[in-house]
Amino acid sequence: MQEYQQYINGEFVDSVSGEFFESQNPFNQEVLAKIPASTSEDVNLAVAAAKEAFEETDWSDVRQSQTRAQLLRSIGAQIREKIDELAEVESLDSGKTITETQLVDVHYAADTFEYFADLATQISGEVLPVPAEALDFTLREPLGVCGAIGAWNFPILFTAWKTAPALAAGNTLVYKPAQLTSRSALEVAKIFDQVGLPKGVVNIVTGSGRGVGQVLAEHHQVAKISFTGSTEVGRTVLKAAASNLKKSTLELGGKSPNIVFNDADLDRAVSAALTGIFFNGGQCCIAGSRLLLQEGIYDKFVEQLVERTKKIKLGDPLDWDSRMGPMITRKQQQQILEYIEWGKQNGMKLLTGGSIPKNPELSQGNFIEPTIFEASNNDLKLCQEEIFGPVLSVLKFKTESEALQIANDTPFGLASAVWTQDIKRALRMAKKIKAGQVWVNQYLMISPFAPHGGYKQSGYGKDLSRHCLEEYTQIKNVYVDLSEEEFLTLYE
Ligand code: TXE
Repeated sequence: MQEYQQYINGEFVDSVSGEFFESQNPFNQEVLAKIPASTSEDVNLAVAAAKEAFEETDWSDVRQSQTRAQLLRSIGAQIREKIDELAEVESLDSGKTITETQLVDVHYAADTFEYFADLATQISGEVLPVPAEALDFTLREPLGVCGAIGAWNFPILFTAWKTAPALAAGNTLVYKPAQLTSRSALEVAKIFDQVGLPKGVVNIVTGSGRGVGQVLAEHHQVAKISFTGSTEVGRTVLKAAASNLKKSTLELGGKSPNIVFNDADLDRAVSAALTGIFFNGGQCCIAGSRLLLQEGIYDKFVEQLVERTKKIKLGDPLDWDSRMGPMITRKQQQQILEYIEWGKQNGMKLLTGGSIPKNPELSQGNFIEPTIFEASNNDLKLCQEEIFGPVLSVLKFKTESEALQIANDTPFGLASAVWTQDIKRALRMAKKIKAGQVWVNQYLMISPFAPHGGYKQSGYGKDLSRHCLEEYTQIKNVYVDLSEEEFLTLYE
């Protein structure tokens, strides 16, 4: 069994306690690796290393921007070199299918490093046209030591999303991956080391939410915390961040509406609805978990959707034919089953799925059948709460205004989609939907070029894009008086 070490101050080390926890394969419960169980002592060491790298070296100096860009580009290139290896680690650890990890996640991680490499040399302030004989300009400066906490549903992507912009902007970082899926972050740490990232610039500590994440979020030497996870833990992180008023970015849950009008391209919209809810077994913050169908296409759409859902092949994540793997843990599987049971008990019409698959070959895995319910109204628990599993609620609507009302009727506001050939309607909806992302005739498209993050209780701040660099920098104003006149004062 593989035994990992965490990455602190440019070295691979055991946790101070010497304790480990195990990483388990969600497909067969096999123990895959031992991961260091860090505590506050490890966090303190990691933060001290990051602080020293920030304050005692020239890492954050603007003259190093090209070096930072080159290093980020090399990290992207090394990830591409190791796509097969990294995808396998990720699939074993998380239960994501190899098609997803190999063709999507690992590529996107490399894209993210390369995108922020390009931006590293372009971070600048601006000259302000003050109405005075003066030169007023801003400097956009790094924050210092940043902390980041990732979730288990896109482990290697979160490693990239949190690390690349922090480094591009000249910060140093302590990153804690989710306890359930720490392996790919520690594999990427090997790449950090290999490309010659200066010691202390990135530190990776592994362990529990309370024992490590909370300590990082509370730490007084940490200037910023970036968190991806549940809305509930997001609140706790925000309270912890208040200890020294650190800047916070929260990427939390969702209950995203996928809205299809009568005039939509049906085939594409059905394909996208399937992808929207069943990609990564529905364990996506941006999952299209509420499908809103206009009444004219309702029956035809549902028929095609159910027919294609029944064909989804559940199986070993390492099998290229599998289209859905197991849920991350037994606990997660249990929680999803409880939601399904609620739906059945409360009069929701089950259209397909609704239980653990009967196939004995899957009995060791945390599988759930892809499940679709018809929902009579949007107030139902299954339409309001994030299930984080392959469970779709389908709602019928008559008019555009009704669709909009249903779409916005949740505490969340992460993503949404509108399917129509009518450009005016698409744009009207895009303006009025209260969510950080609106796709038109598309679902699930995320790119490093575009900002990602929510409205309402889906959090605030952005991952990715130029905008996220604002989260990793602070603005200083410099006013240079050029006047030759006497200083204007009220005091004689
Ligand atoms: O998430 P958590 P969990 C939802 C999903 C899931 C539920 C619980 O519904 O069933 O959350 O999953 C760290 N201080 N989502 O428990 O707890 C934790 O170690 C600081 C939706 O895995 O939010 C991990 O690294 N950190 C979500 C990260 O926070 C703490 C993605 C996320 O864990 C902490 C994941 C604390 N007190 C789960 N407690 C989405 N919408 O993307 C935990 N952590």
